[in-house]
Amino acid sequence: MSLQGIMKEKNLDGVLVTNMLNVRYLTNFSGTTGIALVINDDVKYFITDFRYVTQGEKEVVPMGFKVVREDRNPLGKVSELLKENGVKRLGIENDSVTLSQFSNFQNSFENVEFINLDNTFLNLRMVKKTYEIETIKDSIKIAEEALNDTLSSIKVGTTEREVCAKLEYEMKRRGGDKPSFDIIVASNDRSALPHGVASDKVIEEGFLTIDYGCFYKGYASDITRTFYVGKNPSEKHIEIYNIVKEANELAIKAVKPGITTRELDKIARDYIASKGYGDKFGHGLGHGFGLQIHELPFVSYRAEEVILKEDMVITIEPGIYIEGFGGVRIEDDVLVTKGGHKVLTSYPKEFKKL
Ligand SMILES: [Mn+2]
Repeated sequence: MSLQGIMKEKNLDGVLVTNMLNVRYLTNFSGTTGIALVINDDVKYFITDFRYVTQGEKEVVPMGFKVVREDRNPLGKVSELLKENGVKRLGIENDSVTLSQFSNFQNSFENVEFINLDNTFLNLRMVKKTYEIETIKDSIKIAEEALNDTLSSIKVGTTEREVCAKLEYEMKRRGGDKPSFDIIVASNDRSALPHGVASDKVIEEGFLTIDYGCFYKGYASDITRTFYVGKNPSEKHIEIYNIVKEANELAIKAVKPGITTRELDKIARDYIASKGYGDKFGHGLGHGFGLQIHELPFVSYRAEEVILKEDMVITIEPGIYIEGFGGVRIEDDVLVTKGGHKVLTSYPKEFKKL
């Protein structure tokens, strides 16, 4: 459903958007200060101060927003626009508006009833537009090329932090704005930590899990690969690796419109359990991402069940984590297409020794 559809359903005369991710989603504004006010498809305002007028004109006008400059009292300007457009029922982002912002709204706007939008924007953002999908693809390309150029510098003796720094440098050099989260570089026994953010640890022989991505033009990528550093992997290393890889591939094969997030999670989980490692896979199978690294839908037995639809983008990231030994996670980014799916990540996932 569109924002207009939701406005109709909730009988709203306007929607006030102050969460900058939602502002960006609606207006394409990439700066840090601005408020969007939507009255209907034809009347949409973007209120900002003098610093962002030029940028605003360039970014938001093509999206149908009118730039309104207000340097001192943006909420006062919003109040004028609400009156001018006869807004009585105003949708607000109750998930992100703070108590002090809300009390400012109450003090600034007269005769306005505030209506909670709840998950409206998260639900809208779940199904990606064409330009969002294209930007995510670019973000993934940057991340994958960066990993490629980082691998040669990884060997026994390198620190996790050095790998992290190199990877970040290679992403930024290619146009990535910043990592999409704190880069995980977890070696040997630390690879058993699902969220082992890069530390000072010197890399020893064993598994090395790298979970990373970047923001590019506002959109995230999210990739995990596990390598083996050294020459002599044990049978158990190879066994665990191949179970995770198979779970990843089985789940990806099943991605299509109509399947639910829990059904998908179960495919990977049942397979890992059938191999005897069910209790070593403690997190959900994946998640949506876009303007944030974790968005709806959550592909997990624990989260609210969502039926997959065309143009959703999710990760598939099963793992096995064995304390004191090490862990493996393999994560791909997958687009739900009309006929099934397209895997957006292309980094090889054969067992690889570094
Ligand atoms: Mn992820």
